[in-house]
Amino acid sequence: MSNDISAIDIPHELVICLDHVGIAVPDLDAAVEFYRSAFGWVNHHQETNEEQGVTEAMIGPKHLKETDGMIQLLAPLNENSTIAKFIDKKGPGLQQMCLRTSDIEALSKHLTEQGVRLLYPAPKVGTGGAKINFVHPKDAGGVLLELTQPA
Ligand code: MC0
Repeated sequence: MSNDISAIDIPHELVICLDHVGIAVPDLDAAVEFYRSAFGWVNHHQETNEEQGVTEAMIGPKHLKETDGMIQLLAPLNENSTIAKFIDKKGPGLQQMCLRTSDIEALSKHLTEQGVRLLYPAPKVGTGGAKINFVHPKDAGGVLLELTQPA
């Protein structure tokens, strides 16, 4: 099998790193405490995102480097939240994986041209004012794949 990908127009420089993996949790404080007591990881950022129906905590090592992947703990705000539905159907656990991009518009165009379905026609607001979108899990090997361009 050939490894020659030069013929394919892949925007390598657009996708910077694994930003985070998201875990659906029923109790945010209990989950934060688990990562603190088990691994010494700390809560670097917490916010509520009404549109996404979540309260989230971004967990990582105390001395975080810019491209370190983090763990995003996601607790449902109410029973209509996608996280509440996920926990009802599958139980708590890995809900998403997120890639960081320098240009979500360019990456979205690239993906759409490849026939990959994005959930939103235009980016919405995510963690810390980032621009976010999601690839449908059916188009990403069964993984809900978030794309984020930090503010
Ligand atoms: C559903 N499916 C999943 C999945 N959720 N597969 C992998 N990972 C997931 N998280 C699969 C189901 O098993 C099903 O497959 C099919 O997708 C359709 O599922 P459904 O249950 O009928 O559909 P819904 O109503 O649950 O919607 C799924 C969808 C939704 C991905 C569209 O969860 C969504 O809109 N997610 C994006 C927003 C989000 O997740 N927000 C919370 C994080 P079968 O084979 O049974 O047909 S907010 C966030 O992350 C922000 C704050 C940030 O980081 O900045």
